[in-house]
Amino acid sequence: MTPNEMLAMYFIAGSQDVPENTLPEVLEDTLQAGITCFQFREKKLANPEKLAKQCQKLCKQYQVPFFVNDDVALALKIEADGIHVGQDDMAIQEVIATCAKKMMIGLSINTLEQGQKAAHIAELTYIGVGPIYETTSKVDAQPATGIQLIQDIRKAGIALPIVAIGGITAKDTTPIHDAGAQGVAIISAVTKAANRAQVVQQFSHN
Ligand code: TZP
Ligand code: MG
Repeated sequence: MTPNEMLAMYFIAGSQDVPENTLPEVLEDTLQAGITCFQFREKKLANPEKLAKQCQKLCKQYQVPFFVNDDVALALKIEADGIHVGQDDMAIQEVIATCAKKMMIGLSINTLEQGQKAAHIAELTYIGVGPIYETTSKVDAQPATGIQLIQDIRKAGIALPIVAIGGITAKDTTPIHDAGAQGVAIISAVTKAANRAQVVQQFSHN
């Protein structure tokens, strides 16, 4: 799977996003429906390793890359396929020092300047750009950027694979792709859906 293919329908979740003890079943629904990447973003459990491994095992069964959000030690310990960090997490150079060559690395971007800095980091697999729209899934979310930021990043000649994130629903995928992103990263549009599989398929068919 190329990075571009991997970013097409990137599902993110942790136990805070779903009813108690349901993350594995929610994840399996989305794997069956065709997600192309999963990020384990756990904000509630004090010791997330067991749940992380359960999710990782499911992703392996479906041959979908398994990323860990923020927790570099966990990602290394369980040999995740990738680590995703934000601007306020472990410094990206430190993440690279410990994780590069072992796994893929994704970095969140909220400004063109951050994108320009990221463009000089050869070890990055992709950048996550957003929040594109308002989101209620991240407590410390930065201001929404709109799709303008994706366009600005492309206009600046930055060629890194982009996954757009934040408040995205199925109707947004066409403008987001047209702006220059390879894919969309989704929490609530999937976790809050009455029919998760159907929503995942809507994203994939756009
Ligand atoms: N980073 C930027 S926005 C966001 C994260 C983790 C939350 C995305 O969730 P949703 O529910 O798809 O807006
Ligand atoms: Mg973070």
